[in-house]
Amino acid sequence: MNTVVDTKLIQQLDSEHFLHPFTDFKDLATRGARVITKAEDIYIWDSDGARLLDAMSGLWCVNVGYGRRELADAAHQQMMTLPFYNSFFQTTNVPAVELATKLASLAPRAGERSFEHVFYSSSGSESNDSNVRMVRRYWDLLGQPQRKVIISRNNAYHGSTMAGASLGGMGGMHAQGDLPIPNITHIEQPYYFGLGRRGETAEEFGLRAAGWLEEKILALGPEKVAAFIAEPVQGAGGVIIAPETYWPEIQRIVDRYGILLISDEVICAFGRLGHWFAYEKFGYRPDLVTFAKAVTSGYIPLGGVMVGNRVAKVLIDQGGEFNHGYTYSGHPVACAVGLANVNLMEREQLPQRVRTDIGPYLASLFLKLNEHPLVGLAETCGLVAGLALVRNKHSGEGFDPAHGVGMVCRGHCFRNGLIMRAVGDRMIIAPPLTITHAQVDEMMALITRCLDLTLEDAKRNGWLQ
Ligand code: PXG
Repeated sequence: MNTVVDTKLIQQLDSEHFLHPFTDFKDLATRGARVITKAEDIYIWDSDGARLLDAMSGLWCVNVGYGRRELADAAHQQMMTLPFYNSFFQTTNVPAVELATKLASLAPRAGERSFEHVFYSSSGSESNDSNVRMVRRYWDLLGQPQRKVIISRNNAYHGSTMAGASLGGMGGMHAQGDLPIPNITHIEQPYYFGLGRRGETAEEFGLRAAGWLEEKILALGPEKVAAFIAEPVQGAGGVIIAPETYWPEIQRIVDRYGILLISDEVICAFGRLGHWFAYEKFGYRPDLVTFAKAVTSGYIPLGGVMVGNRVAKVLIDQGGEFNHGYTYSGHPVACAVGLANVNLMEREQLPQRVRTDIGPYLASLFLKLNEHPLVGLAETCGLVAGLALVRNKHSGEGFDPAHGVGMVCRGHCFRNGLIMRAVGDRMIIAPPLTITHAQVDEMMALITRCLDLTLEDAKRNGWLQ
């Protein structure tokens, strides 16, 4: 395929007609968007011919890497057979059924906490809207309509629709659009490096952070609380990995008050943390699991909710008609690609590879960054990793946010052929699960070089302590 483009023309048309998500439109128009023209394996190319190692898997989704022919073939074949049909009016289609069956078979069995049903959407945001609808319907059907409140966490990301953004804990999003919507509230995140007290161990902090959930439940009145929603590892919030003591305590608390647990695995499922579903890694037992992104490795939009037996049974046996769904719930092409993707991941044993091979290899190198003068704490979990840039390594004190050190580092990454994301002053990666050992070495060399360049800038500008 011809990937030669007139960069200036595309940039001009882009600024004239395309409003990008989460973007300062006027600012982008002055610089011109980077035009990405092609991708292969773990690399992307821009219209100037520059090659970049994509350590973010697109946007946390291209788990099998770029250019996988069998996903394109699955889409092509399905488009020629049945490109679309709805599943509203007592009809179904083969790929949607096959993928739901496959996903149910991948989720571990645990009685009431088993997953045998899938509700489809086209994105993570829509899936979380579906969660809100299902959770409230569940409690209504059980005769407890006062159970409305969903508790989430500060700095969580659960999407950009009205409900998704409300569930999320991003102040900037709440400030635009009068959010959160009613009956959604937040507790503090389990971010040990940022919120741990001096002298407090990570384990102690994990218990204290989980305790904020119990405090909130008691403050609201347990009879008013419907569910707790959380990401296994907070992704967009900057790869926040809770201490080991956190999840068992959360499980104890939701069980004690009978509250539903929603695991938002839009980033963490499909091998990212070394398991098909991330709750397996931490050993908790959710009632609902949100998925999207890597279910198709991002090749085509698809999302959904794994609905556990506890909720499914009530919706099915007592619910009558559920007045909720999307045109593209169970889209045959998206589901065909999803099925091909999951089969490919299974054949290449990607979750296992992350757990036993490439995840530990990444950790062995990434954790060495803890010796770098700019790094406060570097951590990994499966194939996500994050580090905090700090001005004083010993006290852990951060930079003045006005310096935008994370963005300075990200700029160096772009110029040196690496996509690494900055979330404030946290630098984060989530490379494709297919990344080779040699490519991890290549990525780590780039990361180290960009940290060194950022350190030089910080010194030159007098930002260090
Ligand atoms: N839940 C989680 C945990 C997510 O990470 C969504 C829901 C929403 O999914 P959709 O498909 O509606 O976008 C997400 C999405 C970032 C970034 O900057 C992360 C996401 C989306 C956009 C940007 O890291 N995650």
